[in-house]
Amino acid sequence: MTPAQLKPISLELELRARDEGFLASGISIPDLENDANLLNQWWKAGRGGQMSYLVKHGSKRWKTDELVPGTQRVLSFLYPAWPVESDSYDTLSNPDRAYIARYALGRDYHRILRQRLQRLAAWLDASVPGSTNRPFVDSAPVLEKRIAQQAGLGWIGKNTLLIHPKAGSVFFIGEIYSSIAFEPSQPFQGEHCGQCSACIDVCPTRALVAPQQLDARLCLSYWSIESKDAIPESIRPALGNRIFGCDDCQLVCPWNKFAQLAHQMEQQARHQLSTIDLVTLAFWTEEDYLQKTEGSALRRMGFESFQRNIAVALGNARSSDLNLRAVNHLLHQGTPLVQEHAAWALRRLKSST
Ligand code: B12
Ligand code: SF4
Ligand code: SF4
Repeated sequence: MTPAQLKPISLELELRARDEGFLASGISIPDLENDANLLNQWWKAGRGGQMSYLVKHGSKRWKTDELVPGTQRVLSFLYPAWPVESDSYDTLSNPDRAYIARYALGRDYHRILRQRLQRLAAWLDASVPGSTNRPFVDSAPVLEKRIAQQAGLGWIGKNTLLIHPKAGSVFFIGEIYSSIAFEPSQPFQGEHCGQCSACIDVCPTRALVAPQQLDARLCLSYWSIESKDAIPESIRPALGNRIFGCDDCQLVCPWNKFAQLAHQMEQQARHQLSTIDLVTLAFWTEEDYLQKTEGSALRRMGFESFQRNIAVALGNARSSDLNLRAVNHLLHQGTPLVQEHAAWALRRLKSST
């Protein structure tokens, strides 16, 4: 098809994306060689911790047509991630409550985005017969933030996240790898963090070791979501009451004054998870956990990590009878990994009485 024939298709795609709830979309011919070098340096320096899935795809990560043969363009889409009522600071400042990253309070975003992107991809398949259009959401082989920047959707902030000038950073990114040679968008020019360093300053563990550089081995999100191991004792106090992820470097970002929140019912907090207390969660059985996290991103951490994180958060909570009972429960009911974290928590609570 000629560029003139493709133009109305890309315009209609944009409208359809809006109807699906996406905040913004853009088209790129990714040029990722420089990012490949940065990624490899980062990995070699050990900053990726144990996330070997980030490098196991080799050059598929920066050569888009190796990942999906025939790819000519990547279409990037932003989808709102935070529920309307998120009570972030109230919950973070109450050590007896559990803080769950705001994006994970509702239904798992992977499913929400994939369904929507699949509908858009199917429409493209039908609009340009013979084309291939493959959706990705949070997929390891895709350098999502840089690709989105090159599609004109924002800059990579000092907190390493993509920031859109009218939507902040509290969104998910998804893509369609397409064989259709649409006209690309203008890459986003410049960076608008300026003199601000609020994210670097607020990070409880100084995981943002320099602008745009994160050491995952220090990041609370890494320890609470990704790692299945024992959490180092040096990290445990900094976790505070965070039991899944960390939002601090987004909460302080001035660009999130423009955050566009998720209004869909499926993304609102389930089971009062935005304000739930640690003791309630500590007494959840595995059956409760499986039932209450069905279809939620929390399910992906597994019950053992869930209990491990609650044990740590209880160790950072007030030394009340209820909290002590909850820690003792984990000490007797958990796996050896959970028991070790519960024993640590018990020592902390006892030493603070
Ligand atoms: C692995 C991963 C993590 C890891 C590592 C994070 C990281 N910054 O790398 C952990 C578990 C810590 C993590 C945490 C979070 N994540 Co995450 N994560 C990813 C994932 C799967 C890959 C990211 C990656 O490639 N990292 C590797 C390193 C090398 O990349 P990088 O730090 O981004 O480095 C780039 C630049 O910073 C720069 N750079 C690197 N080094 C240097 C050096 C110099 C000198 C310079 C100038 C530049 C530079 O170039 C690099 C390559 O482009 C992406 C999805 C995807 N497939 O892209 C989601 C993703 C980045 N995560 C996301 C989210 C929401 C989060 C959390 C907010 C979740 C939470 N609330 O807990 C936190 C935020 C922590 C943070 N500040 O990054 C969203 C971000 C949306 C956005 N607005 O950008 C993504 C895009 C998922 C999605 N599809 O929506 N995440
Ligand atoms: S997610 Fe939390 S721990 Fe990780 S870099 Fe941001 S503020 Fe630091
Ligand atoms: S908090 Fe400040 S420095 Fe950090 S990403 Fe936002 S604007 Fe940039």
